[in-house]
Amino acid sequence: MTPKTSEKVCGMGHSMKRKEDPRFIRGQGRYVDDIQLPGMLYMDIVRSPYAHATITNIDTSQALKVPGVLAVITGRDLEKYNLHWMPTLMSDTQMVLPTDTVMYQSQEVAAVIATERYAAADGVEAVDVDYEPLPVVVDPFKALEPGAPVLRTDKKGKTDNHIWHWEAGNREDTERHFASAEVRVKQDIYIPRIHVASIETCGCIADFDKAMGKLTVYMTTQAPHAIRTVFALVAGHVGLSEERIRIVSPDLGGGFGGKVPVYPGYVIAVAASVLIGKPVKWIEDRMENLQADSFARDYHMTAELAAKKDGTITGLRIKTIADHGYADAAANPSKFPAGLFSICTGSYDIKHAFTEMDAAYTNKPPGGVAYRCSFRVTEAAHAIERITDVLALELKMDPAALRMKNFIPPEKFPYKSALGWEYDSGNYAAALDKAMKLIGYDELRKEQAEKRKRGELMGIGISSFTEIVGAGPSKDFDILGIKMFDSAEIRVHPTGKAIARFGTKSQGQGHETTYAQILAEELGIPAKDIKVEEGDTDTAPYGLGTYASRSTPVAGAAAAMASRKIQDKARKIAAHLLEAAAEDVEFNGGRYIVKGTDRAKAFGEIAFAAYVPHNFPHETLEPGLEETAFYDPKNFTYPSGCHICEVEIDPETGTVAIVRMSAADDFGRIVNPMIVDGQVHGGIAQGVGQALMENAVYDKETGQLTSGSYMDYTMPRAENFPSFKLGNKVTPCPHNPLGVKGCGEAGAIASPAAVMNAVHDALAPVGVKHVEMPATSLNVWQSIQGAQHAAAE
Ligand code: MCN
Ligand code: CUN
Repeated sequence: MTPKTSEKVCGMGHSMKRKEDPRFIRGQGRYVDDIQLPGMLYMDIVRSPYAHATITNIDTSQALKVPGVLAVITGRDLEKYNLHWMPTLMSDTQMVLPTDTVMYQSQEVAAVIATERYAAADGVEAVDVDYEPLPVVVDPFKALEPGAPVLRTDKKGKTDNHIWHWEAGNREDTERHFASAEVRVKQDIYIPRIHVASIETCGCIADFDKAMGKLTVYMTTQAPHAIRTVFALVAGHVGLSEERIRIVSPDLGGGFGGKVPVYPGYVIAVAASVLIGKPVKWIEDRMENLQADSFARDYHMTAELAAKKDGTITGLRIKTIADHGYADAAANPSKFPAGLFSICTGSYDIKHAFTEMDAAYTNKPPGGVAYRCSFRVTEAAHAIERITDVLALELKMDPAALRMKNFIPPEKFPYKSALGWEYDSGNYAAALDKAMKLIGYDELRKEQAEKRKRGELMGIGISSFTEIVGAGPSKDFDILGIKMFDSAEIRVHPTGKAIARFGTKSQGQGHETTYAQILAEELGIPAKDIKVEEGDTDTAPYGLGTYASRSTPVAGAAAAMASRKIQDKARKIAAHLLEAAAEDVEFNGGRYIVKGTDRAKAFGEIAFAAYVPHNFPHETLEPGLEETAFYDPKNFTYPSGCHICEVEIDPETGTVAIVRMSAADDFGRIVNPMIVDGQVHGGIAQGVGQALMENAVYDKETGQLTSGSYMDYTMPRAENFPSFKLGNKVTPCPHNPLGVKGCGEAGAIASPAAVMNAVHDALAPVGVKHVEMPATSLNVWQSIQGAQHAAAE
């Protein structure tokens, strides 16, 4: 789409260079660890070597003798203030520091406060903790078996490890349908536990000012206001009510959902600062970050499709066991313990659907972090896209043709899914068609046939995903009771430039640029003249933060609504100055013009008149030009698209190489095409990591994380990727004031299934039916060996 504004204004549709990048690429970003406060102390954490144990004693005497060490804080210390437990975002409870029992390897056990970071680390070494090991449960299926050791003994009357059961859809109808279906396929699909590996780890500086009675916390958070409210809920009883708390989230080096939860370290640092009366800095190291926070996925899904022989999909059933670790600390909307997993009917018009899930406690750190998934949409998309390929293989149909046959057709939008969602818009066939053209699908299939004759393993995988992003709507969605709208505040300066503040928080997505472009589009002020700020709860309007690709569809819409209020007032001022009726004044190209005449006032002139009101309609208007809007979306937005991947597999070693990848996405109207492409690139890379490499592996006997360093937990590198071929198909979101849908997670949601489908397609000729994710060389090689043995028998 051609942009409506000039290059100078740089509104929506321009690939404006990111305003934040000059400071980032020069190493001048200001991250939490860059902040130094006078008199600041340092905190380091003692962590448990056991996955499950009783603490029989903590001896801090030697640690307190280490030069520079000022204090050691234990669970017993926090217990005096009732701060040793805290609520999770899912209304469960989680330890800040344990008084009796540790529940996972590397759980926080005590905190050492010292004048230097190194002294704190030496203090940690000198804390002597006695443990008595307890039986460990790491397998969620075993955890749910009768007789399994009960982990959450803190919960009175709890006799098992079951957290909740959740379901969506019509069970009886779906069962009846499956019983009579012409074709049925079924597949166990595990999407492993993975870790959010942002470049910047988590951390904070808690600064309690006794004289002012005010707590300021500089912290790595994606949702500063929500965190402020949560802190007030946790610590209100010790005098920290919400007006006395200021959360500042400075530059973030990636978040990806991992910076939504409240980790114990933040709370301990706050407690330490309040108790000692000095600022306390806590920054996790790489290993702590990898071992103790932000785990995602860990869904054991059994997916089934019912279909007609001609390939018409008629029914879907997915049963899941979810491993949540020792506490349900997922960041999902309150009423949705499994997030938005029920988007699992995907892009297809499926009449009969039912999904159910049971969550289990295990001796692992709390999982369920929403890692580039929009609340479990990655899991949902993976299940439906994998099982669709299983059906294609069963019916010997081309997976593209099978998808084309089953897509929700464009004329059916708004479309009500069998599991209760109302899809806004889309053109799935057009996206698939585009992705096929980008990668040269028909040619590739021919090439594949040739290669198969020569015994070479080449596979092509398709993933036609539909997402659900942009939470609210607040009537149905809240987190801990906090409604999910978002906000924007705009202050136009007398010279016609502006500052805008938001309740969201960029972690690398480029909000300083894209929000400015939205405002430029609406107000005609050049984007370079609009300063965007986020992350300081004392200055920004209340908002729920950045996750679930909600910033653009929700806070971006709030920016449009606030701009339109400004426009409205500016028009009235213009009408006064131009001695015309407001209805006769139109806004065009940054100027207010009396319709049909050449009489006009520039936006800058109106701004000046608003603040220097010599000639001003005082009787009807107040001076000044600033507005705030809170936008509560009518519905989610439903981005969609199609990713296609070509892989080659070395039959000798099982190594998978990605040869080509294409993606055609629908994000509604686009604010900045270059940023959107970057979002898709990063998302695909993370999705490929999930599909081929990443896996948090726990030893079954001891509960130790055996992939506890980056020597074992493998991350993808640039050399693993080809150049991606991107395109898009825009169907504007009909209920959003800007027509935008979110884009931030699509790459990570779509690509795992594209890669896994390609791997399975490559291995089909050698008889492999299923490869466990991640498709590491070992997993692939073993599957090939397994298939060869089975064939020999
Ligand atoms: N955008 C656009 N046009 C659209 C939609 C979005 O130009 N139609 C632009 C936006 O204006 C914004 C970016 O693309 O600059 C992402 O927008 P959006 O889809 O609204 O997502 P959010 O800004 O809410 O970002 C959250 C999303 C999530 S949930 C994860 S996880 C993720 C992601 O963004 N984490 C990221 N992308 C990331 N990118 C970086 N660099 N770092 C992270 O931590
Ligand atoms: Cu699903 S991750 Mo992002 O929501 O921060």
